Amino acid sequence: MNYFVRRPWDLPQSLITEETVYRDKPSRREFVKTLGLGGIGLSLSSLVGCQQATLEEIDQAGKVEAVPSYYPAKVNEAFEYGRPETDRRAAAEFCNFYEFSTSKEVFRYVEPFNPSPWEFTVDGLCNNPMKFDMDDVYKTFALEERAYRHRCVETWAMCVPWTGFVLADLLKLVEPMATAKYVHFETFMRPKEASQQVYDDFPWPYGEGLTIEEAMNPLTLMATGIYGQPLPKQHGAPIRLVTPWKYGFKGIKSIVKITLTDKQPATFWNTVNPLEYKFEANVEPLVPHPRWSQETEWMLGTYERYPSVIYNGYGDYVGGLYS
Ligand SMILES: Nc1nc2c(c(=O)[nH]1)N[C@H]1C(S)=C(S)[C@@H](COP(=O)(O)O)O[C@H]1N2
Ligand SMILES: [Mo]
Repeated sequence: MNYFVRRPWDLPQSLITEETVYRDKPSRREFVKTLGLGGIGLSLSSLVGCQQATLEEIDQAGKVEAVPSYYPAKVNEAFEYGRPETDRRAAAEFCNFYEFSTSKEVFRYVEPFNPSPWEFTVDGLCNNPMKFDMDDVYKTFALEERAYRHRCVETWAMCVPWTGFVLADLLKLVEPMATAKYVHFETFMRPKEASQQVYDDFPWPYGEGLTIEEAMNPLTLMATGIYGQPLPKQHGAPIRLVTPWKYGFKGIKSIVKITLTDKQPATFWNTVNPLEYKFEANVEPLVPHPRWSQETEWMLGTYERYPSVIYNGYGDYVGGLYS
């Protein structure tokens, strides 16, 4: 199947992933996406046709059941952004979650999504396959808060506090077999709640994968919260992956299935466009995306630009995996 075929009413791929240029007009925020051919500009907000939402509207749209006793979790002081933290609102109103929309204003489309109750399975090449609901998660794992940088392959970046636990703690419980070389993750398939899943122009359900060594790395988090609260819907409620040394698309949202396997799994973006989105997808500023440079990044909220850093600055943790 050729996933390059776009429905005519979709934003063209070049508008979604082309480097974003921002015109700073606080009263009328407008993202201008530059087309690859000769700089013809189109405003994303005018295509979506929406007014700017209030913070209350954004919070209401992404709202999930509260689990107050677990939040905020104890901060793990070992992690620092080295940059200012991203404004909570800036992160909540600019998301990637293609199940709901190819625009960034995902919060406008998540109302039908009901992430509670929630269950996910962990199985495949392991001796003790398990099933978890979110109660099990909260009772089994000690949550902590970590300040992580996030770098999207599209060159936007953010610094956000995730609440979660290390994936290694979960994998140890299922007792991986020696033959398990990869971990495969899958998002839900709910076309009644996620409007874009009705169309088969993308390889639903969204899938991602890590090598078993990457999955066991102490940086790799299963996140259940952000900014000291349970994940709002648009950030991937109720549980998602966070791998801060890789491009953001590896951080699969709203996970329902984790499978240990001996083969490199097919993944969403690698299936859509294998030349542009690699399985490994480590942040590597000197390896340009075929359509743009990866040498710099810009921060959500402030539009400040920084040089991008190999492994997003987490080389002390993960450099050894690739040497
Ligand atoms: N299921 C699913 N997970 C996903 C995506 C998606 O479209 N669907 N987008 C990815 C991309 S490209 C990025 S950059 C991050 C964005 O996370 P955020 O929107 O919470 O900032 O989620 C990733 N996880
Ligand atoms: Mo991304």
